[in-house]
Amino acid sequence: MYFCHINTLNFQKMKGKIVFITGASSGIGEGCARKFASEGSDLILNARNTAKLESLKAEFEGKYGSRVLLLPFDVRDRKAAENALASLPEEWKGIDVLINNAGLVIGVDKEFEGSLDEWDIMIDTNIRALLAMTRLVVPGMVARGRGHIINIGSIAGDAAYPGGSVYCATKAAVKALSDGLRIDLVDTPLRVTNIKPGMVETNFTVVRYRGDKAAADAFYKGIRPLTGDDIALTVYFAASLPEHIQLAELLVMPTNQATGTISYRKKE
Ligand code: 8X3
Repeated sequence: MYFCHINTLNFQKMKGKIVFITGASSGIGEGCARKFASEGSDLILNARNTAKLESLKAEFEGKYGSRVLLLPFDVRDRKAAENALASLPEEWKGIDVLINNAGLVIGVDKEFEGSLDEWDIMIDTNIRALLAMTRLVVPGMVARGRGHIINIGSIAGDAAYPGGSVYCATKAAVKALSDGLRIDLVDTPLRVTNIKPGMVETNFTVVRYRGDKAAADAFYKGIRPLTGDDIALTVYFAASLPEHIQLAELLVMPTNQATGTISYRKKE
């Protein structure tokens, strides 16, 4: 009976929808790009790594016959973001889904010892750039009366953990910005989702350890972490839910993770 009811839900087809992904060249962003491409969406892909974006475009065009537009710019550069959005050809302006994915963590330092410059990079990317993209894209969605903003938050935004102070603060900000935007859009058909991944194995952790691959590998030892593709499934689920369902927030962890600080690692 329960399953029958679920089956009657009218999931939206993402084919032909315009999906804009920031930080699309790796990790969760790349996973989202591949998932939406495989479902027939039209993709606007942003990242700084133009060569990687071009190889994804070629892959998706070849495999899925996708329509892909590349918008390589640094999301922290507000002028570049404005120019890139203004340069969109008319047929690409009607963005249906904005995935604010670009984000990073550098270092595992204590709050009284770390580098202010590195923290600026995190704050500029994870908060200010997400806000700038929202400010650039959402007015058009409001005018068209349709759209979905999916922010990639983190379990780190729920509670601070050792060595994560500033990163956790940026992801708490993503939660507040998602909640605030949902409030501001409550009288519209637009939806806002905050996806909060736990442990995901991507290049993200290598950057956290400032390029130390061995330290990043040790972080995942004894536990099966999620992948960018796993998180992409949940992003796609949120986007394709029937229009009257707004998945406000989703915390997604590996089975052997319980909180930001508690996980079970098999001894090897
Ligand atoms: C990254 C997830 O567990 O490293 O946002 O905080 S975690």
